[in-house]
Amino acid sequence: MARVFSGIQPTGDLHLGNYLGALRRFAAEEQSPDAVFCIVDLHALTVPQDPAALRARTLQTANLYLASGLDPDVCTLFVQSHVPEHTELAWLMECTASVGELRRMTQFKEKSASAEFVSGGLFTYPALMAADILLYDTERVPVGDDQRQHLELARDLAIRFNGRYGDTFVVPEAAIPTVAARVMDLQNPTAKMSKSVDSPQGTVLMLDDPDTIARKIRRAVTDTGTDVRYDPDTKPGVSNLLAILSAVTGTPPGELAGRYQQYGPLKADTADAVVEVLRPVQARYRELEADPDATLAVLEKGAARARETASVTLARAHGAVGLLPRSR
Ligand code: ATP
Ligand code: LTN
Repeated sequence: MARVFSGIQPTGDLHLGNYLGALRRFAAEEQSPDAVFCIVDLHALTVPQDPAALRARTLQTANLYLASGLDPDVCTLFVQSHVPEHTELAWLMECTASVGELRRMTQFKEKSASAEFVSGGLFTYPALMAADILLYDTERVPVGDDQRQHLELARDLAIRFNGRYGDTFVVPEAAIPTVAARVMDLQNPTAKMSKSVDSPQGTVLMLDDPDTIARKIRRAVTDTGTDVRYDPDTKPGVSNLLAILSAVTGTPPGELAGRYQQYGPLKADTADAVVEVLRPVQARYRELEADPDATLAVLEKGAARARETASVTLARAHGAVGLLPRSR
């Protein structure tokens, strides 16, 4: 199995895009002793967070990883801030990245354009993300399509560092799904469904009750015309529903489109399918939520295991750039 790393920010309530684009794939396809999954709480701090909410969401995100089927006896699950090697390697990555390439990141451009306060951390965010990945000699990074550019940068930084200081890092590759790589907002199907954008009716939360899920999907914005076709450019609303139904059922979206003449039945079937796929995840989440100590113990064990690898890679990188060893 390839060495795998991925991370999710505890920035808000996790949604259907996070589930289909990330969590479900982690549990179904990526689990092995060489897989490392992280709750990237330090990345969340790049925008202002309420401390109590951050604490609660970090635990909630851990429980949603587990509820989605991640087995901490098989792979490693931990919280980024519990492994200090992440911020230490991030410094080396900041010194490897250029201001020009950080400025070109579309996520930075989008998030800084609408923000009142733009932190230095929001700008250097991709350097920390590169450190997350490179610390574990990662070969595969399963992420949604929105992270493609950050992954390219992580690769470029690894290659540049290796070129300057000798072979130190494994150069990682993105693993982007073919369906549901970008689940769109139901009310604004040209924007991705997102935790940090305020669109309550356009975002199906993993923990929404079945009636709420069904209502949000029934009220999804559709396109002009009444025909059901899979064409994300001219029919973004309908295509988003087809992509969601496809991700849940495994049937290609084009083939699904041929089965519907009207929007109504497509919405009803999509709503049913989403409710059913989330039902067992929600039930498991309720059990986990009732025993926070058990989850904290999983995270503590995960951090200890992560550090075993991370500390070796960090020492290698420190040595490569010419920092004196901390011990002889
Ligand atoms: P934020 O809005 O705070 O940036 P987010 O909703 O984009 O958050 P992240 O924590 O940044 O979520 O992402 C976690 C994982 O979910 C990543 O692998 C990301 O690519 C994936 N993901 C996020 N949104 C979607 C989406 N709409 N469709 C598919 N995958 C997604
Ligand atoms: N930037 C990612 C979260 C993230 C991540 C990572 C994903 C931080 N570090 C390392 C994969 C690998 C996001 O916003 N989705």
